[in-house]
Amino acid sequence: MLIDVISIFPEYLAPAELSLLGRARDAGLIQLRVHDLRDWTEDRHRTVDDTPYGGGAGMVMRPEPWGRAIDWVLEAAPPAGSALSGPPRREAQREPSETGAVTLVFPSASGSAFNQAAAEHLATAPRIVFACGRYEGIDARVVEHYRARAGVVVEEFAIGDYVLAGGEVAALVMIEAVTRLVPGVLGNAASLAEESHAQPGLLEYPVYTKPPTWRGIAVPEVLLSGHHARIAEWRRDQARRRTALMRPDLAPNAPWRPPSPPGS
Ligand code: JCZ
Repeated sequence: MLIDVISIFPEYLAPAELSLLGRARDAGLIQLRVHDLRDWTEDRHRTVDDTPYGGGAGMVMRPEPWGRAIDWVLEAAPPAGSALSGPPRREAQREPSETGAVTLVFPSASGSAFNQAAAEHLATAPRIVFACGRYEGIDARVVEHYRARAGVVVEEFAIGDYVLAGGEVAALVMIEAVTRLVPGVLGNAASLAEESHAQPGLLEYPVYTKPPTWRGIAVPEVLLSGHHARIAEWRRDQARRRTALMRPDLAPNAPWRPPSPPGS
């Protein structure tokens, strides 16, 4: 998977280079490239913003640097040795995830909910480009333009119902949620398998390790019993109680659906 991020604060993405993702990158499973939007400005002051048409507070990101930056990134050859740089295969032989389409993600407080189903969908994409805005956001014509571009699938995602100062932290969150689902990235494949069996819309059951008693609090007896059926039943019950208590809103939820391909 090749991930490009475009931002006026490329240093914001430094944590993505760490830990889990850093190792996946070294192993060649994930390639991350971070770009400074100002490299695609053409004026002395490297201007990326201007006042909003129609008036109002704050500044809006001008479309021209975004258009040049995104075009450049879309056309940039995949790095040598990448699965994306192999010889072209006949259309009929290709999986939907390798049709060459690029997923262009605009983090936005007004986007659709980025949830685990969305992360699982994005994890099948061979190429993702994150366009991280700042100020009051990016001129709306940029999204409109790329929605009409062949070979580009545009997504606008919000990571939660709160307003961030820009798209960088949201991109970081999405990168972490997506890359841990890429086969081979997570050290423990078993925990992913377990997770995929977990009921969507059910919170996790509480977990314990040694010692059996800590500060006077004992590990629930059933977990020490070795009785696998009773343990499974206890965990199911705990997950249900926890969900009702912490997330009563998680009633059977409409799953997020991937967009239908252009022309269908
Ligand atoms: C650009 N402000 C991009 C995303 N979930 C969420 N909250 N806020 C955002 C977000 C805010 C932004 C920009 C300027 C995303």
